[in-house]
Amino acid sequence: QRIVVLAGGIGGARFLRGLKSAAPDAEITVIGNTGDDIHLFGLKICPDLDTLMYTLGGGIHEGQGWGRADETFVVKEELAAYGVGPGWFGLGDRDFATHIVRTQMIAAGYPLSAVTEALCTRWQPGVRLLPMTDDRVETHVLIDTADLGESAPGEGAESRRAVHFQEYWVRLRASVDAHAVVPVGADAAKPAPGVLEAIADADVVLFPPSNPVVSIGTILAVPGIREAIADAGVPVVGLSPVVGGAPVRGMADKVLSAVGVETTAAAVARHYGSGLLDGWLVDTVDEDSVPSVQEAGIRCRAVPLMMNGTEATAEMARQSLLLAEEVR
Ligand code: GDP
Ligand code: FO1
Ligand code: CA
Repeated sequence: QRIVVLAGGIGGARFLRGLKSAAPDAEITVIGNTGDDIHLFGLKICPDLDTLMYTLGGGIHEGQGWGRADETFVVKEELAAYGVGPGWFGLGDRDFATHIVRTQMIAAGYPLSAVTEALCTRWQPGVRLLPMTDDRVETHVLIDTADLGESAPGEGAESRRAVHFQEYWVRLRASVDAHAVVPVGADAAKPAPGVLEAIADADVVLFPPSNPVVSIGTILAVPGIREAIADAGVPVVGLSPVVGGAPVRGMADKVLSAVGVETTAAAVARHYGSGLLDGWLVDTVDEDSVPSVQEAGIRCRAVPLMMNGTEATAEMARQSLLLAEEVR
């Protein structure tokens, strides 16, 4: 069985751990979000690809969900001693090595897809990990300048400014309103080699409980990907990252508001729409929302969706594959 999964970082990575255990013989291709990528200290950092690679390869900091286990921060401290920041982005020493290898290979002319494959030679994630695109895409978030705590000369009280997604998410902790979320560069990006082919050859496409806006939404913003999924003619099944009216983890509600979507499991399903989604799993606490999702033309079931442990997560994956069989 060939399974394609569109994935962000933590939600995607944890789901994939369960999927690998539920379907050990499946050929899994992961299309990873690169809209969170950021250049710092001259290095290219790909948080979601790295979270996927470290989680599936056994190098993740389990408690945190991102970054390396047994991490130290000597390089970051030494940079700070030179007055070189930003200090708000926690890059550890072990993680730095990944970014150095990646940046060196990109400077030598390798596309990100080839670099990712090379990094995975070490980590052996047990899935084929593809970036959504080899082109540069960076998600930016439009906020009020006043909320930034600083205003540039000539900027009035009413002005707005776009900040990099990581600055919005990590430095500002998504504590201020987002007026728009823009995947800068996505409109001109091409799917990475293998992405459209994997979708066309898939038996099923899964949307893990990843962020619908800045993870899966960004992947779908790369021209050709959404169309390829719709044209593949195979079941497309998603799992809700929203449980009981709130994201299980993180601040997805802030970016959902920015695109005018309520933070409910049903609203997220309707946001993807029946043109894209055939099936949707909500958590058992959201059982009441099943009829409204089905009325929108999406087959829906309520099952436990909390990813606490591989067995619970494997059961979620099994349920998503069962739903896929029902809608096939
Ligand atoms: P990120 O890139 O690290 O933010 O990760 P993703 O985009 O892949 O996933 C983030 C989403 O995962 C958040 O919106 C969370 O609500 C969701 N999430 C995290 N843990 C769980 C869980 O145990 N169950 C469900 N249903 N969603 C989860
Ligand atoms: N998330 C944080 O909340 N704080 C950090 O300092 C931080 C550093 C970081 C470094 C490397 C990396 O791969 C991921 C990192 N993350 C950090 C997680 C990540 O940037 C975001 O949580 C996700 O991209 C949100 O979707
Ligand atoms: Ca992310």
